[in-house]
Parts: sequence; C-alpha cells; structure tokens
Amino acid sequence: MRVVVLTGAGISAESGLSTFRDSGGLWEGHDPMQVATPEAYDDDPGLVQRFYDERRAALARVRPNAAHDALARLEARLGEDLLVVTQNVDDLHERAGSARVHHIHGRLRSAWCTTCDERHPWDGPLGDRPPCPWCGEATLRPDIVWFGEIPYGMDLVERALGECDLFVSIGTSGVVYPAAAFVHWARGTTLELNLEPSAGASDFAESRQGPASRLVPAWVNELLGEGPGTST
Ligand code: BJW
Repeated sequence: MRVVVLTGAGISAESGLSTFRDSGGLWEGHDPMQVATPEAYDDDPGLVQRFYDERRAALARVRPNAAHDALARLEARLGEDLLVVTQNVDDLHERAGSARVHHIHGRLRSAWCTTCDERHPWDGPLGDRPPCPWCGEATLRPDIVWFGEIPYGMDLVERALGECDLFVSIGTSGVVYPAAAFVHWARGTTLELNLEPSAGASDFAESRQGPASRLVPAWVNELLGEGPGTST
C-alpha cells in the first residue's frame, strides 16, 4: 500500500511549537504579510530575520511527540511506500527517525544565499548578517517558502499523490495552497486527522477529530494491524 501523509503545524503543537492560526498562534502578534512574504523581507529584513531566528532557536527546546514517533514507526514498516510531505519548517519528523520527509515550505535549519543560490545547514541566527560560507556575501535569508513563492518539489509531490492508495492529512487548517488542494490530487482514499474539522474536511472520505498524539499512533496501529485502533 502506497501512503502519502501531509503534515501541518498541528502535529508539532503538542511538542510545544505554536501553530499559525490558532489563538495564541505564531501570527497572533504579527501580520503574516509583515513576516511571510518576500516583499516584507525586502521592506524590513531585520524584523523578518528576528522572527525566524527566534523560531530556529526554539527548536533546541522541543522534542518530537507520539505522532512524529508513530510516523517514523510506519516508515520503518512501509519503507519507500510512505512519503511524508510536510508544510512544517521544523525538523521533528527527522528527529523522530523519519527519513522520507519532503519539506514543501522549506526548513528553519537551512539558510539560502540570494547571491550565489547555495543552501547551507544553519543553526545560528541570521539577523546579524553573517557571510555566506560559499561566496562571502552577507545575503543569507531563511530557506523558507513565503506567500507568492513556489513550494519545493511539487513535481515529486504530484507524482506521489497520483500513485498513492491512501492520502492522510494531519494537523493542518487547509487554507494554504497548494497543500490545501492535495486531497483533490490524491488517487486513493483520503483521511483527515485534526483537532477540529479543517476548512476542507468535507473533501475527505473520512475525518477524525482529536489531538495528533492520540489519533496518529492509533491510526498507524490500525494500518499495521497492531494494538488498539482509533476511537473518535
Ligand atoms: C491540531 C493540534 C493537535 C492544533 N493535533 N491538530 C487565493 C486563492 C487560492 C490560493 C491563493 C490565493 N491567493 C494566494 C494564493 C496562494 C497562496 C495561498 O494559499 N494563500 C492563502 C492564504 C489563500 N499560496 C502561496 O503563495 C504558496 N505558493 C504558491 O501557491 O505558488 C504557486 C505554485 C504552487 C504550486 C506549483 C507551482 C506554483 C506558498 C505558500 C507558502 C506558505 N508559507 C507559510 C509560511 C512558511 C514559513 C513559516 O513557517 O513561517 O507556511 S504560511 C503558513 O501556513 C506556513 C504553514 O506551513 C502554512 C499552513 O499552516 P498550517 O500548518 O495548516 O497551520 P495552521 O495554524 O493554519 O493550522 C493548524 C491546524 O492544526 C489547525 O487546524 C488546528 O486545529 C490543528 N491543530 N493543535 C492535531 N494537537
């Protein structure tokens, strides 16, 4: 069985990372257009760099939760038949042990040089304008896909969705495209696991509500025929 899983901020919420649009979320104190567009970055690079520097530093204080762990367990069984497509810029899937993870909105722990176009693993701040390790220019920006930019690897995602038997969407509000349309690109059956019905819940064959740390391990157990399944 070929499975594509899409994850959003909700899967990392119980690890202590804020979602975007829930109350108390990352953007409550920020206008998204002030921090998540290339225009905002051009207008005030310092503000945008500080926003991402804080979030990069916060990664060191959090750990994967039971939902990330369950997806890593699923990959150990399905191997290449599982692809995790994440909108998240954190690295919690990788730290849980998942290897087949595709970050369509980029990664916090990567810096992109707009002069030489090289990408570099990055753990420190960018707000102090460090030089690019490759070309030496102080033109590193967060390696993040902002509104109006093209998400990474859409060909790969489109192909995987067109060949999958099951598409599962976890912890995403379903308001940001193209991810919100994946449910329509999926060839197989579709399932949503989210705290509450997302904007696109009615497009899924099935939608289950609850915290990811409970729903995801239960669904993985169900799929692998191990232990108790899901109670909604
Ligand atoms: C839990 C939980 C728990 C909580 N357990 N669940 C008009 C119409 C249609 C489209 C457009 C339009 N105008 C513009 C567009 C396109 C635009 C877009 O979608 N805009 C919308 C706002 C309308 N999209 C783009 O510009 C994208 N690019 C693009 O389309 O290029 C064209 C193209 C596409 C394809 C091929 C070729 C060309 C780029 C989008 C970039 C999005 N970037 C951001 C910021 C990244 C950097 C950062 O992290 O700061 O990505 S926006 C932000 O939203 C972030 C997220 O990845 C993304 C999705 O958010 P997510 O993950 O869903 O989080 P929340 O907070 O919204 O939801 C959390 C959910 O979890 C909630 O439902 C909770 O209930 C739930 N939850 N706790 C389970 N414990």
